[in-house]
Amino acid sequence: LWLDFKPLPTETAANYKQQLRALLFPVTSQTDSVARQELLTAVNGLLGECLKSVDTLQETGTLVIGTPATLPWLAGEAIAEHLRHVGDEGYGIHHTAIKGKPTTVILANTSSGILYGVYAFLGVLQRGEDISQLATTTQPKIALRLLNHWDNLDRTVERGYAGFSLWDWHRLPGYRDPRYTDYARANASIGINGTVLNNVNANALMLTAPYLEKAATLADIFRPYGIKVYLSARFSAPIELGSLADADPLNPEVQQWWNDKVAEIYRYIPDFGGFLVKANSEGQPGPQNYGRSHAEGANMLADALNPHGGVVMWRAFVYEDTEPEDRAKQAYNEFKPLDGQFRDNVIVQVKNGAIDFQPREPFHPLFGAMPGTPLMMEFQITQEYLGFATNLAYLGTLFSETLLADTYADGPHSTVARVIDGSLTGQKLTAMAGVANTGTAINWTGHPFAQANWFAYGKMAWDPDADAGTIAEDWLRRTFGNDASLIGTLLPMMMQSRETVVNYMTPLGLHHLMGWSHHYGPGPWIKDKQRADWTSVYYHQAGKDGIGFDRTASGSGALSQYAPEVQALFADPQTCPDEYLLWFHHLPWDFRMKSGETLWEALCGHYYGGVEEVADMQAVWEAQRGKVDSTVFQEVSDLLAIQHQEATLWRDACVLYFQQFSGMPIPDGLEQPE
Ligand code: GCW
Repeated sequence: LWLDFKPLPTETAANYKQQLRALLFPVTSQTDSVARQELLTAVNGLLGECLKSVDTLQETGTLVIGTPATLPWLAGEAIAEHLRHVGDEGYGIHHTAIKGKPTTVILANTSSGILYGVYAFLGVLQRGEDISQLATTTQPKIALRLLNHWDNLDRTVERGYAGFSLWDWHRLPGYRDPRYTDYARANASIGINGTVLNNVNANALMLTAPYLEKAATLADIFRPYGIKVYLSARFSAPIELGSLADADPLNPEVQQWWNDKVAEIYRYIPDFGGFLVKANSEGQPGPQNYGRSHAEGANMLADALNPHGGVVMWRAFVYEDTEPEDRAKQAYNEFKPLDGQFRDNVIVQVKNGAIDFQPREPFHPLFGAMPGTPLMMEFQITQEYLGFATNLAYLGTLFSETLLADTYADGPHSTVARVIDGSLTGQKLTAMAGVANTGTAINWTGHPFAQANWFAYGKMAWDPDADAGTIAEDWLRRTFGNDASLIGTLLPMMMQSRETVVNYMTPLGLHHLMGWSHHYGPGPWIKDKQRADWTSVYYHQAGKDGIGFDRTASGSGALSQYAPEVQALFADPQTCPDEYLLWFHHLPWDFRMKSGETLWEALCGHYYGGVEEVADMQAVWEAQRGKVDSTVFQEVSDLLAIQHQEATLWRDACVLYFQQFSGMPIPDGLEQPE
């Protein structure tokens, strides 16, 4: 991963050695101890030399690391001022003179802050940056920064493309796979502080003593890295595990069962984070089975967790057994009326878009629509709909596109980021979740570039306003080194890569054209399933008269779930951004685009352009031959070749399929597919 601390070029290393002569880092906690160990190992790798440890500040070039508790004398220094701005998890890294000696100082209020500061400092060294000017003060904008593992107890991973689950349940709790520690290191290094171990399509067994004991071992391993364990709870567990007749949240017996269960969990895991719940969605049990609302279900669990400090993350991805008039409207319809009814320790977990992790979706209309309820973001890091771990798609751009979208909930600049960081509505409980792309694959994520998505997710959970390009460059430098031409070519490739996938899969606001159920490869022809919204034809609505899903007032009316300013932007096909055109509108094939082309020409342009762009990526990568590790080079090369074949398949399948309806020729200069 990005923690492979390879030696820096000799000159850079020599420079750093001048400035880093000794380490003053008092250790008083397990977290301090792992931070110190991480620092020493990394510096040894990067500079080829051990840092000498000292007990007092004696010489110029000492790296000083600590908190007010471990370095009480720091309180008298001007630099301690920064502690006022770093909260519980933030840190400051400053180059400054202390007692007249030029010194680098990493300071924080807590050991977790120190750990994050150490990782940040190592990033500075990896990028070869000047440390004599360091002046960083930062703290996370989001309190709970989690991975969600859709990992089953048999170690299969729902929508996982990087091997099997990391959790070796069979050999836990006895065998502590060193990979658990590396997992914690990787996450801590990007600021992640929580992990939900099991699939939201939850097996109640997870809550039984044998599994709690196993989970407790993982929690013990993760704790020094500032990572808390959470579990997905199956709503019907009182029936399955407790032999109760129902799981009605208003039934006192059910409430008692959960109170006892939660108390038991805290005996195993004293700092247990709480529950994630998928209820009344895709066949999962939930409060609606008993005529109760999502709020009543969530509040029951919240009351059980509250005395112990735990939270409930209640998912708004509700996708019911009955066919909706427009699937995009369902979450808003069910949750908006419940605004203000949830307990303080409940946070509603909303996917970035209203359908399902498509290559592109407009932001979810719930963001900004529930000012009386904490809402958290759920992104999908694993590429369920973006070509699995075969296709190269840097998702930093997707994440920030959603985060920076303006909801206009409270006038302009009411971005999604401000909804979830609590600054818009004053919410205290803030969180972000990313559906993990990790597994037993030797490189953790399947595609070597998919590591960047894990990395970017962590960085954006820390700062949802962070710049996707800066993050991509950071990852590239820490992964491949600082070769200017390598960075200069791979960075634009990464930044374009997700748009490329959109181009050859679902351009112009099209969505859910993927193969049925597995979601890999094209399937625009899919129809005749049990339900309309399990077909592709439902989403693209292509016919002789045109293509696209009308979500305006003349269609499903889903657009009315957004603020008036957003509605105004999207309602008119003349002003609606091309990216969302067919998401909101059904338009004739000869509709005039802003570019002057017909809709059909533009559609073909995206499909053909997408394939060309993959060919460009192949050329860019080929130019790195000899500059990156040969195994990684070959793997990415081979995967890009597969991606090119698949992009071509997507293009040909979609263009030929839609051409049946448009009846129009392939535009000049492009070849008619066979
Ligand atoms: O993205 C869809 C997936 C399901 C998943 C569901 C959800 C865990 O296709 O596999 O189930 O969403 O988010 O609950």
